[in-house]
Amino acid sequence: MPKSAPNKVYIIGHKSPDCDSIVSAIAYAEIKNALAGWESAHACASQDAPGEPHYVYIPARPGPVNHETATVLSSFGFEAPQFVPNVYPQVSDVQFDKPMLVPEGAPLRDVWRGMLDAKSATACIIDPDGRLSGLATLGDIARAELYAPAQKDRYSFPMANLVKVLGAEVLAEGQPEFDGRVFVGDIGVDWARNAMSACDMLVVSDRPDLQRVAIEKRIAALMITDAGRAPVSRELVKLARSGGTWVLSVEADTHSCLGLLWQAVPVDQVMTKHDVATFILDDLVSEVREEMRTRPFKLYPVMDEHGRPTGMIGGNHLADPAHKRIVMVDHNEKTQSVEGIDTAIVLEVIDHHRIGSIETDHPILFVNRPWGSTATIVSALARQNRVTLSPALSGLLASAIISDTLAFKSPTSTVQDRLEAESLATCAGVDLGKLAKAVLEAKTYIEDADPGEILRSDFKEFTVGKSRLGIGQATTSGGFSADLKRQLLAATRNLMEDAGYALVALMLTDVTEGGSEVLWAARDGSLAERAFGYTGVEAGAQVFWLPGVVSRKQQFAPEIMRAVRELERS
Ligand SMILES: [Mn+2]
Repeated sequence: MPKSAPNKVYIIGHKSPDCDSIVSAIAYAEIKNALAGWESAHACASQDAPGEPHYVYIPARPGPVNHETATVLSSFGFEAPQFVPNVYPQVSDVQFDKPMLVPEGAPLRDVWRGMLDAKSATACIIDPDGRLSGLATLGDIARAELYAPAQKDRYSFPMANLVKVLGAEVLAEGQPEFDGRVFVGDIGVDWARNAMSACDMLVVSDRPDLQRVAIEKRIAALMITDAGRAPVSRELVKLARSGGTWVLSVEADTHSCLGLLWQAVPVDQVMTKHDVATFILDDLVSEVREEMRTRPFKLYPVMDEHGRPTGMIGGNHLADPAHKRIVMVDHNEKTQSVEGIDTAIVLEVIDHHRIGSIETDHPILFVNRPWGSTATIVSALARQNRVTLSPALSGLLASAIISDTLAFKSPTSTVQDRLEAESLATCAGVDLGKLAKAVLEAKTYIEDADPGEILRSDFKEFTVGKSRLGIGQATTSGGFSADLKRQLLAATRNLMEDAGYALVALMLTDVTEGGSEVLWAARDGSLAERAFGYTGVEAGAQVFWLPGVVSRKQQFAPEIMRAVRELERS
């Protein structure tokens, strides 16, 4: 186990996540964690496995879980991965300082010493529950010392603080809190008798007459300085105990003791309580930088999820740009990726799509196989790395392979997909045929007939030259109602116009018929003919049937991209 906290790596699929991208993220995270030597509930690596112990892998998703995926997850007992709407750097990605934590009531001397020891100019003052009650800086302490002589010798502090600061011997105890004036033993007996009251303190050395007056007047505290030279009589101590007056005996002289009084003051009297800016681990670095510009402090507390300070962050910490680390699964095009991908470090890509726009600063592990699903690749990688998967995770992966290959009917499906799915189903103890039926049933289920929802639920964006294309796909068996299709067509056209696409197409793929009905909205009227030889499609929106076309990736999108390139050249 590494000593310092490991860095998080998010394993994340494309926007509008489908079953393959969610399941691949979950399974690959289990495999990577097992290889890194972490406890993994669903994967077990062999002893000599090569790992990356500096990282802990977290499956994530940039969008909602669709009905099919939710069904598959729950049937094998899995939770949906963490929702990560963007991967912009957050406070949690920054190397900030440990906080200096000081309990309320601590004497200024302790806080000061602590700051010098920790080389920290700011302390977080916390209540008994560990929550932040204020901030104290070296400046606050300097101010307390500077103004101590000007406060007319009136102090308030717990007596325990004073005993600690002076290293005093306690001969008699009184009330725990002191709040009064401090008299020095250079006064006459009569003055002392008239001026001192029950809440005051007398600091005096070898003056038995004044000591007696103070105790008889039952003042709050009597401090005997130069104790070696000026012992206090047993009789007076006895009297003090019965009258409730503190008697402290201190080795230092009066002058030194007076100079130390301010150090017994509790830190809460000088700290900043109101309008203290704090940040949380989830705050975006860009927002933190903005906020710091408008504030005077050098360091700000970083709060954990329970409202307790867990770090201190300042402008210095933000000098080096922070990054999130991610592994992209089931996609490699930035337009399909989670928001903020340009600020992240991509460590790996595991995918089965065409190679798109990805560019990296360093060499990375890039696994791309022309197989029917990323889940197939993840399953193969597990075996290659000698990682054993749990029956539940095997069942989950088999479901994702079925989902992405339309139960091996899609032309993208390969022998590899079937072999992996069969061995996974065996490990899971499920019947592959029955599983396929259940997955396809979940896939074709239309949860609510909201056309926008159907269009967005499996939507991918492609860029060809200057054109942006959006292609959605929904799986049906038996088709959608004519009314729903009219609404879907309108949604397709609206999306093209509102979002500035050159084309938006929605494939309504019928698994049993083996083809797709296409709802088509393109700016150029000739695009459908160029792509599929389909004439009679005006600019705007139309519907046509493509027999045998069930794969967006292999049959549909490539034809459109070829046609768009042709169009751009003409
Ligand atoms: Mn996929």
